[in-house]
This record gives sequence, structure tokens and C-alpha cells, in this order.
Amino acid sequence: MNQPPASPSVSVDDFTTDFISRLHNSRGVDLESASDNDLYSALAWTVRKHLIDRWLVTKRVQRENKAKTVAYLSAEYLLGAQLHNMLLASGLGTVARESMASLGLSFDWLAELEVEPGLGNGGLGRLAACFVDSLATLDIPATGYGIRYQHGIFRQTFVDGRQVEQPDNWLELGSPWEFPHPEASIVVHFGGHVEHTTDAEGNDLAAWKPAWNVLAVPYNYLVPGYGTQNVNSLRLWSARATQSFDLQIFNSGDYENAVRAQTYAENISQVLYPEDSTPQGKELRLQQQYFFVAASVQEMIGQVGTSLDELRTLPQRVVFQLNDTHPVIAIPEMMRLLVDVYGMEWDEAWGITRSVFNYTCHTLLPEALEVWSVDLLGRLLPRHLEIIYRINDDFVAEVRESHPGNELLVRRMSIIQEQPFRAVRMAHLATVGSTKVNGVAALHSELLKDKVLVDFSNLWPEKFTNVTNGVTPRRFVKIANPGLSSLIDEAIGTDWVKDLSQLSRLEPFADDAAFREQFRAVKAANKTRLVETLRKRDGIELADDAIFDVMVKRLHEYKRQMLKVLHVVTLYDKILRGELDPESMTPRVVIFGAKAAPGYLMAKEIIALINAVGATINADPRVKGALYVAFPANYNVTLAETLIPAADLSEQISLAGKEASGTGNMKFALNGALTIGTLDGANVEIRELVGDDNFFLFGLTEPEVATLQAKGYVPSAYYEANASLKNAIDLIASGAFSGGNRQTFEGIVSDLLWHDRFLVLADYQAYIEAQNVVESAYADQDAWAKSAILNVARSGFFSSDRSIRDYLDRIWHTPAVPVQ
Ligand code: GLS
Repeated sequence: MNQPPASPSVSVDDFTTDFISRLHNSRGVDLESASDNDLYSALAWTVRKHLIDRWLVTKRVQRENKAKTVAYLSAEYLLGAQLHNMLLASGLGTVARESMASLGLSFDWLAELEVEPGLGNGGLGRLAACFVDSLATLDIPATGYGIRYQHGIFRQTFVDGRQVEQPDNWLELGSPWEFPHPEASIVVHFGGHVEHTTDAEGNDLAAWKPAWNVLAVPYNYLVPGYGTQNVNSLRLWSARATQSFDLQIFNSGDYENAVRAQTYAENISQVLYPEDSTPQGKELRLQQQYFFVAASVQEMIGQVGTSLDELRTLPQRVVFQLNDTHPVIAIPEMMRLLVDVYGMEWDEAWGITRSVFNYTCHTLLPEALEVWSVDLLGRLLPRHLEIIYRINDDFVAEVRESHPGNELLVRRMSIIQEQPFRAVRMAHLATVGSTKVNGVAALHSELLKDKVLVDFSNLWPEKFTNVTNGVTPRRFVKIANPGLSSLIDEAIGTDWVKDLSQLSRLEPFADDAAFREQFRAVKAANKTRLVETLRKRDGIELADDAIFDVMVKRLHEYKRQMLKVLHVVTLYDKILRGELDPESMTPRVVIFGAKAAPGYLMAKEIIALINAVGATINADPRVKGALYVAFPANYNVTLAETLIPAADLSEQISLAGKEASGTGNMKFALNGALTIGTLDGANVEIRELVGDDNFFLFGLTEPEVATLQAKGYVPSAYYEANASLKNAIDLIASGAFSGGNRQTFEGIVSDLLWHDRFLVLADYQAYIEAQNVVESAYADQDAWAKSAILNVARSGFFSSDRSIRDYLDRIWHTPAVPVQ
């Protein structure tokens, strides 16, 4: 494996000496008595040591330069395992491996001991992790701000095929990758009331008298760039009580009440809300949001300086990117600091605030747009609510001035909704308070302008822009797919890891028979690797000579795992009916991976159905060798890194107009899977780039969906008119997958027939036909390999480095600061 310039001074012997001294000095053990965790921790510390000098220099250079910093505000970072990434950045992969071998330790075994930090739900959180990687790689001064959840995304288990959630106690054994700084804690206030007085000139002065507070304790994490000296920081805040014990209560003997305050405060960073693409209107969640942005904004301001002259330089010193609406309370917080705390005039403060914030919207589902009831917001953050009202008054006046008499428009655009309850619309607040608003794929940004935020884009067309998402090629190709990486290195050199557009130079190799042969060998080896992983991890036994048809993503009705299930059931049904000969079909292994939000009952039913269908099919000798369903529990970043490189077919089958972008779709294409997909999210751009011939398109387009829904969609009509669809649904309804119990999946069946909000039945026939095309295409293995190579060669656009360059050009305008 090609490595970037390593720290040349590190020999295997030095590394080993260091490792042993780590065991002694930091863990108080010797090699013989070391536990697994001792060994892993010592290894991690030995590696991270080689990045710390770079980190310190980076911080010094950025400070001395007064460099403009990107402050990425995100409630989620789905980081994945750290060790491999740190080894890649330090160039110590081979040294570490040889060093462990010299001690008789298996490096791979040690690496597997790491519990990945799952501080995010899905695409949105993983995107944040890719973005901080790319920012560091591009030498952009940047800090990722977020929450150090004590418990990340739940661990999914299946009991009788149903999802059961287990807490993810990732910090149980400590994390060797974090640097706590309790001395730099910041106090964050909540509750209370606001007192108003008037100064000598008759100006209103507001003083917030909060009722309680917590400490935000920062934990720093290294974010090393690839092939650069630059190392940025991720700063995650952990909540701690300001006074651990209320001494008075404690002395009076009420131990329980004394610790209650502490528990209450520390609850704030206890757990990640496991919702994805749906908001959680819970008080604790609003506390989390304010907690982390208040600490982050205060810290940034502290770096710039708090005199009025220094505060006026904020737009030259920092740009805040709001990752969805979760951190949007930062806008009124900035106003509060500038006006109430530092005494700036409102209008000047508003000008500065608007120029330092930008907002990324990640959804198209109206129900996913966050609102906070004014009752709750007023109780928790009374001064912020006042500020929001004033921002809204000024904004509404602006709308009235440009559209006199159009009160309907005013009501639609207002930051405050009146019905069904009075609440703050966070997306509106974000749009009003930001310089730029972006969507995350070309289609999404258009729909944002034309539908979700149409009134705003009419008022301020220049505010709206697009930045198509991307993924880091370091983690998702270089680390996850070493076989493909070496093949690419041999063909076009190693620069692609930092400049993914170079992949286009692979195109001619698609016509090279020897290269195609090697490419297929890599895919076959990746499949074998996955088979071994699933055997060890889940006790699943897969054949590796089948088409690997993969659908991994959060379980959500709009993503339409249900459509995939109907396809599987159709194949099964046709085999049972003798309409399909299992001997003559291409063996197919269908692999699902999906977590459902714990409160999302329909999603959990669909999980149970997938497991039930899998259990029945896998046990049926009539389909043995032809069709197999695998659903490993607890799909996470670590499993993704083995699964994606092994896939032949990537399922991206959401209803057009619902998936904002998707990023899994990009990872699959980059690893040489062909996509079967709708014209939704970034699929549109993937298809444009890889070419129509190398993409299996099906399904209604977004305008067709709108037309069909406007005219009145009747799913049962599709059921009645399509025999194979009817057979599949009837088979589910008959209890064939539920031990004869017709009630088990009745909810799913009746929802499909009478509601089917995401038009599964409308797209069924087109999907089945597209799968038939897949089946015949796969029969020509050589032609398939050519298409797969072209997918790789033409997917360079989907690097998160390119996304970050787009943010720099279109939104941030932040110069790089290379570190020597
Ligand atoms: C999401 C969208 O659903 C995805 O389509 C998108 O790729 C991702 C990152 O932009 O953001 N929005 C969300 O709430 N969760 C997501 O994964």
C-alpha cells in the first residue's frame, strides 16, 4: 500500500520501544500482563504521538496568522473507527504492523478492538465527518464543533427478527483519541427571566437572569489531513454540573437531591437522539442544541477578542456553517452576545451575524423541518425568544414593504408559525439569518428553491446555492478497499487520493482486458472478505459466487426498503410457481443493513418483515443457491467499509423528490458497484457522470410524482392490475413469512394498499423490469466489469474535497494556510 511521506525517523524498533514504554508508563502493565484494552490503548497512543507535533504547529501557525476559520457546527459526527485513519495520515501503517508482529501480536486483531465513535445517525453525521477530513486535507483552518455524547447511536440487535436497541457505551473503556480540557470549560445558562431597563439615551437594555447553568467541557480530537502537515481539531463538548454537590442539601442529609442536580446537568450530553430525517421536539434536545452552540460561539468569539473593534472583524476571522437546523439557535445567541453582553448596536450586530452564518438544508420532507414551540423556547431561553421576535418583526416589515397587502405571504414566511401551535420555524430563522443557503445535490437545491423555501428564494434569489455532497476517498477507498487502491495506483499513480478527479485517467483501462481481469479479481477478493466478516460477526453463511445486491441505509419509508422486499418476494413467488427456474437464474444475495428510529413503528415493522422473509427464503430448499437474504444487525461505519467494496449492485431506490442527496450512493459507485436507482438526490448526478449505459434507471420522476399525487393516487389499482405484484403482496398477507399468522404483517399490507405514501406500488413494475435488465447485464461478466470500472473512473466528482472546494468558492471564501 502506498503511504504519504511518513515520519521518516520512526523505525520499527523505535515504535516498539515506544509502545512498551506506553504500556509501562500509562497503563502500569507489562506486555505479559496487558489486557486487550491496554494493548489497544498503547498502540493508539504510540500512533497519535506522531501527529501531535503537527497538530501543535498547525494551531500555532493558524493563531499567528489570525487565519479565517471555518467553524462547522454539527450535532452529529459519525466518525467511524480512528486507528486506520490515523495510520494513513501518519504513514505508519507498515511500521505499526511490523512492530506488533515483532511482539507476537496481531495488528488486525488489535484494530478490531476499537469501538467506533457512532456520534451520528446516518448520512448527515457521516457527511460532517467527511467534511472535517477534507478541510484538514485542503489546509483550511477549521474546527468541527459538536457534542461528545456519552452514548452514540444505539447498538441494534434482533430478537425474533425484531429490532431491539442496546445502549452504545463507547466510552466504557475510555478513548485514547481524545484530549479533555476541563480548565477551558465554558458556562452555559438556561431558564430564568429577562429584565429590561432603559439607558440615558432611552435605549432598551436587556439583562437575562438565568435560573441554572451547566459546564461545557471541551474534548479535542485530532483531524489529520492526508498528505499534508496540517492537523485540524474536532471539539466536542461534554456537560458537567457546575457544582457537583449542593453542599447545603448534602449536609442536611438529602443525598438523593444533592446528586439529582448533577445528574440533570450531565444528562445533556448523555445520549444521541436516534432520529434521522425527522425532528425530535424534546426539551432535552433543545438543551443539547443550545448547549453546544453557546459554548462554540463563545469560544470562537474568545479567540477573536471581545472589544467592539475586535468583534467588528468577526467576518474576516470566522465563518459558521450550520449543519441543518440543529445548531440554528446560534444565530440569536450571537445577537445576544453582541448586543446584550458586548454592547453593540442592534443593526450593526445583525449585519455581522448575517454575514458570519450560512445554512445547509438536508431534507425535502416537510415534516422533517424543525420547529420549537414558543412555550418551550421561552421557558428554556427567554432572551433568545425575545431576540427571535425582534428579528422576525424586522423581517416581516421587509416582506410587507416589498409585497404590500400580501398577508398570506407574510404568514407563510414568518419565522413564527401560529398553527397548529405557536412555534419558531428554525429553517426560516436560519434562512433569514444567513448569507447563503445551500442544498446538498443539484436536484435538491432546485427543489429547495422552487418548493420548500420558494418564498425566500423569490425574495433573495442570490442567497441560494448548491453544493453537492461528497465522501472522503481516504476512508472509503484507500482504507476500505486496499485491493482497488493498489490497482489504481499501478494504473495512474497515487495522486488520486488527494485529487480524485484523477480517476478519470482510469477510463482507457476499461477497454483493457487484463485490467478488467484484475479488477474482477479485486471484487471477488472483497466478496470473500465480506463473507468471512459476516461469518465471524453475525454467523451468516453466504455464497460468494452470487450477485451481491446491497441496500444499506437508515430504514425510512421514503427510501423504500419495501420495494426491495417486494422484489425479493416476487422472485421467490415466481420460483415457487415454476415461472422462474432457480437453476438458470443468476444466484442473488440480497444484503440489507438498516437501523430504524426506536419510535418509528412502521420502520420497525419493515425490519421484522425483512427478517421474516429472509428466514423463510433461506430455509427453503427450493430456492437454495438461487436466492439468499442477509440482514446483519447493527450496520455501522465499520461494516460499511467491508460491505461497500464487495457490492455489485447498489440500491438507491427512494421516491423521486424525497432523498436530499444520499452519500452511500457515491461510496458504492466509487467502489465499482453499479447503481439501480431513481432520479432522486445525487443519483441524478451519478447517472449523468457515469453514463446512462452504466446505471440502471427506473421509476417516476419528481414532476411525475407530483402530477400523480395531485390527480389522486390509488395504490390498490396497481395491485389489482398487476398479477405479480398482487401475488407478492398476497403471499405476505397469507402468513407465508409469519408461520401462517395473517395478522403479523397486516399493518404493512394495508398501508401499502390504502396509503402507500411513497408510491411503492406505482414504481413496482418499472423496478422489476430494471432488475431483469440487471440480471441479463450481470450474465456478461466482462461487460459488467467494464461498466464498473467506468463507474470508478467517472466518480471523482464525488470526493468531499470537491464539496469543500465548492463551499470555499461559493460560500466561505476562506484561504488555505499551509503548514510547513
Ligand atoms: C440527510 C439526507 O436524508 C441525505 O439524503 C443526505 O445525503 C444527508 C447529508 O446531506 O442528509 N438528511 C438527514 O436528516 N439525514 C440525512 O442523512
